[in-house]
Amino acid sequence: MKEITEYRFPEDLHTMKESELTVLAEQIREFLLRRVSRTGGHLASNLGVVELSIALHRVFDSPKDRILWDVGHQSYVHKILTGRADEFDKLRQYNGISGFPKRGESEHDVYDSGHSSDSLSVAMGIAKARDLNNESFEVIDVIGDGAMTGGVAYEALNNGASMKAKVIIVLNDNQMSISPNVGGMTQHLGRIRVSTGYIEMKKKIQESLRGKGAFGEGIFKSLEKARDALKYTIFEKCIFENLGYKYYGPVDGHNISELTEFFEAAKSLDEPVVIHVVTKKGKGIKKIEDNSDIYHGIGPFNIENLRPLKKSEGISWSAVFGNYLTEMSGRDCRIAAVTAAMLSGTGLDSMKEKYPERTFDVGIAEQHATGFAAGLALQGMRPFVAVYSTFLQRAYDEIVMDVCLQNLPVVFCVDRAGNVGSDGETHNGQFDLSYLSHMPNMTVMAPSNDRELMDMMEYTLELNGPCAIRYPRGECPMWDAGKDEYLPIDGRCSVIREGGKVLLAAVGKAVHEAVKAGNILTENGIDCSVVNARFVKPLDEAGIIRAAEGKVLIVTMEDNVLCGGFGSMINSLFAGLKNSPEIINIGWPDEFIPAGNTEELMRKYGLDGESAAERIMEII
Ligand SMILES: Cc1ncc(C[n+]2csc(CCOP(=O)(O)OP(=O)(O)O)c2C)c(N)n1
Repeated sequence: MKEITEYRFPEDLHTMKESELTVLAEQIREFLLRRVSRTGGHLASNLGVVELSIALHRVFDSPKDRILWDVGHQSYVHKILTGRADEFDKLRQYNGISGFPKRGESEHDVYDSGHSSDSLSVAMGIAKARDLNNESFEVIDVIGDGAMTGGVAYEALNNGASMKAKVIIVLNDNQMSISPNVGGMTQHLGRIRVSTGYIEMKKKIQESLRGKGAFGEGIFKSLEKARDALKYTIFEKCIFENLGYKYYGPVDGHNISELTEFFEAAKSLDEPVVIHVVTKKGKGIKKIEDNSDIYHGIGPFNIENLRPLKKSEGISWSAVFGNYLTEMSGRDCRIAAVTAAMLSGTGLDSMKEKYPERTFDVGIAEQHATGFAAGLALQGMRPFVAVYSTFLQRAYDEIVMDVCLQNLPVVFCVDRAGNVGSDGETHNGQFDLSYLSHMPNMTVMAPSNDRELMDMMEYTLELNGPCAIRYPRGECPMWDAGKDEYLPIDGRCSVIREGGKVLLAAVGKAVHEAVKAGNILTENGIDCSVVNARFVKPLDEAGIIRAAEGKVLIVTMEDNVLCGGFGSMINSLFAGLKNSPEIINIGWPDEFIPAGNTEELMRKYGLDGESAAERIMEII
C-alpha cells in the first residue's frame, strides 16, 4: 500500500478493491492520530467517519456532486480524500488548512461551516438552484445526531418536504453531541436503532440481493415491503417518513460495502431521502471511543499515552465561572444554569454534578436556551446562560425580544469572547460587545481577573435585569490580594494608574495589554494613566471623563471588533464634549480573522501591549 500522501484522491478511490479500502481506513486513522497529536484538533468525530467518508467519495463524484458537512469539524477525512493530506502539518494554523470546510481552500468544500445545524438549508438551496438551472448532480448533506437538536435543521426539513428538491441526507448517528446527546429526537433515533426485528429483516434481504446486481430501487423496494409488514408491531415509523421523506436505515457506518450499496441506491431515487447511518465516535481507539467528549476537540497530545502535551498551570475562565456558579447555587436556590450542548466547555460539570435538577443542557439550541431562560426568569428564577460568544449570535432576536424587552434577569455568561485562535473565522467571538451593547436594558461587563468575574456574577443578582459578562478562552489571571487594589463592582471603572497626558482605557482581557503598554511607555519616559472600564454598557461616563481630564490622547483597547465595540462607545461619549482629546481605537478590524495563534494574531493586528505602545510613541 502507498503512503496516505502518495495517493491521487479522490480518483484512486474509484479503482481500489474493497479489501484495499479496509486497509486504507486503518491508514487514515493512523494518519489522523499522528497529525492531530501534533497540531491539536477535532479527533473523535473524524475517527468516526472514516468509512463513511470513503464510501461517499467512492460513490459520488465530488466536486461535481456536492458533499456538505454540518458543523464541518468532521471534515478531516474528506480533506484527506480530496488531495489535502500533505497540508495537515499546518492544520488550524495561520496560512494553513482550516479545521473546517472552506470554499477558498478547495473546490471540494461546498460552504464554509462551523456553526451547527444549518447545512440542510444550504443543501436544499443548492438543490433547488440545480433544478431551476436544469443541471444534474447530487447534493449530499452529512449531519450529526447532535446537529439534529438544532432548530434550524427542522425549518429546513419542513420546507424541504414540500419543495421536493432531491437532497441525500446522511444522518450520522453516534449518540453523541460533544457530551452524550440529549432530547426527544435522540430517544426517537435510539428506538429506531433497537428495532431489531426490522434490522434482522433488512440484513436477510440485503444478503439475498447481494451478488445479484440488485442495487438501486430493488433494495429500497424490498426494504419497504418488509417494513410495512412489521410496521404495526415492532417498527416505529420515523419522524422523517411522517414529514414526507424516504427514510432508510439504520446502516452500519463502519461497513464500506453496506454504505456503498445504500448510497448507490439513494442515487437512483429522484426524491429527497434520509439515510440513517450509525457510527461510533472515536472508532478504532478504545480510549478515545470511551472518552469521546474529551477527544472531541483537543490540543497536541502524546501519541503513546494520548495525554495532553501542555499541562495548564492555571485555572480557566470557564472553570472560575462554573465553580463560582455552583457555590452561588448553594446559597440561592433561584439560580439555574442553562447550556446549549456545551456543558463541559463552559465549565458547568461541577454544577451538573451538584445541582442536576437546576442544570439544563437543552441541545445545540441557543435560541431555545435563551427563551427557556426567559421563562425561568418569569417565574422568579435567576438563570445563567453559559454560552460561547460565537454561538450566542444565533440567539440575537431572542435576547432582544424574550429577555431585554421584558427586562428579565437573565445572565449571559459569554465564554470564548474575542479571538479564539486555531478554530479561526467561524469561532472567533469578536462581535459580542457590539451586538449586546445596543440592546436597551442590557448591562454588559467584561472582567479582567477571577475576582472581577465572581463579583460581576454576584452583582447581576442586584441588578435584576438582563446582563452579559464576557470573558475569553484560556487561563484566567488571578486577582492578587497583596498587589491589586480592590474596588467593588458597582458600575464604576477602576483606575489602575494615573499620570501623564495619555489615557489607556481598556476592557476585559485588553486591560493586561494596556498595563503592558503603560509599562513600556513609562520605560520610554512617557507617563500615562490606565483605566479598566469593567462596564461597556452602561459606561462609567463620569469615571472615564474624570480619568481623561488634562489628557491629549485617549487610546481604547478591546478584544472585539472596532465597529460598535467599547472604543466606539468612548468615541460617542467624547463626541459630545468640548475640548475632547484625540482618540484612537485598538481592536479587531472589520474582517474575519483567520486561524492562528492568538498572541501572534494580536501582534499582527496591533492589539498587544507592545504594538499599542509603539503606536502611541509614534503619535506622541
Ligand atoms: C450553533 C453551534 N453551537 C454549538 C456548537 C459547538 N459544537 C461543535 S460540534 C458539536 C457537537 C455536534 O454533534 P454531532 O452533530 O452529532 O457531530 P459529532 O461530533 O457527534 O460527529 C457542538 C455542540 C456549534 N458548532 N454550533
